[in-house]
Amino acid sequence: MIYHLLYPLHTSISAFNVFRYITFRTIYASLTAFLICFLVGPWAIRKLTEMQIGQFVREDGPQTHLKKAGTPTMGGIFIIGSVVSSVLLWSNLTNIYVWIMLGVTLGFWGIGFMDDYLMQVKKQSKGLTVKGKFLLQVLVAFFAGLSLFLLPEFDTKVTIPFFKNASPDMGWGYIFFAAIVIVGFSNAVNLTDGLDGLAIGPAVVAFSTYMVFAYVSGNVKIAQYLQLNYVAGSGEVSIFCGAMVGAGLGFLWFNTYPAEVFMGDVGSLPIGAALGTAAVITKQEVLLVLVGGLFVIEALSVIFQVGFFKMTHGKRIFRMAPIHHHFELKGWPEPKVIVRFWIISIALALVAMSTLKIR
Ligand code: 57M
Repeated sequence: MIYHLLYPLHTSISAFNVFRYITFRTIYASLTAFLICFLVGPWAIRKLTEMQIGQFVREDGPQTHLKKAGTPTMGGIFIIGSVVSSVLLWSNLTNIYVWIMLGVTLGFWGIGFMDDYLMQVKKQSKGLTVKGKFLLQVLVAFFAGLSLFLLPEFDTKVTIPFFKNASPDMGWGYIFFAAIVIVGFSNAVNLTDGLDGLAIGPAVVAFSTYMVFAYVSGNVKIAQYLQLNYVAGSGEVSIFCGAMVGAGLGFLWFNTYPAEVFMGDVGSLPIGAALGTAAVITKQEVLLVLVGGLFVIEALSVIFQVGFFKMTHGKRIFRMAPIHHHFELKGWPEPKVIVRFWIISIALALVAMSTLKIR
């Protein structure tokens, strides 16, 4: 809205020209989301505590988690609230990609909200059924994939990192591919969200990376120079990613060890889904395996653990899955697991960035 209100005045006030620039708006979207999250946080945490939206902690998990019982959850309400407010303020709202990002984020926010609401407010022990939750996720993701597919200018070729000439065209199969990326990442972030700051830290790293990719793929000259797929209009996604970075840091302020609040499904599901959508829009879909590598490792640890457990009738690869519990049970203090996992996510993001040059 700031863009729509102030930029047109640049003809009389030349300083307002600055609102045209994606870089400027990304920085301010980031700062705005950070400030909203940071300022609203204490009030929101108080409200969640008053409403007794406190985390139930499973007794079969690491014993160190028992003391976390009662920590307010559903912090995703104010994370996503800050992102959406900031994006509405700083983006060009005539850009379709902004609305697809917002649609997916709010759709998954709604699914997470229903799940948390049933568990935390209605005190139903399980929330939505696994099947119900999954179907709703697929539905929202499918609509996002379909909306992209129907855009005349949207390319259905998939970019393979490190190989500039390999980009298979998936045609209408791209709709399903996009849906898999979005749903897969939503669940991967959800699985990762089991230690203080463990999900939001790597999410900030991943959104920072896509902030750069969105900017370069939306700029015809830079995209040509780097031989990337040019996606007209995708630069605005950079503003969305910037807002996620800001809100993520604002939330981390309260979620860092020892956490004052957890994000809940209302945070983890939309954050992962938005990350998947950003990867799809910027045509860096496969690269997400590296950019969000930590989430992939966490999800794979669960897949292998459950598969092995079933095949061997009760044997395990890890002491407990997801893999962060394995290290906790080995005796690593929680902050050590968290910071080491952050380090891995930063290293993976740097390798991903190197694909801008190595191809
Ligand atoms: C959610 N949620 C946390 C919090 C957060 C298939 C199976 C592997 C699924 C998996 C699972 O349910 N994962 C999804 C993980 C929970 O956090 C809440 O959930 C929200 C995210 N959805 O925002 O509201 C607990 O995580 C801790 N936490 C923090 N700090 C944070 O900032 O410490 C969360 C955020 C919180 C808190 O303790 O209560 C969770 O772990 O429940 N299931 C599991 O992860 C379980 N693993 C398991 O059963 N593994 C088995 C295999 C065979 C499936 C095995 O390896 O033997 C573990 N989780 C728990 N106890 N809590 C094990 C048992």
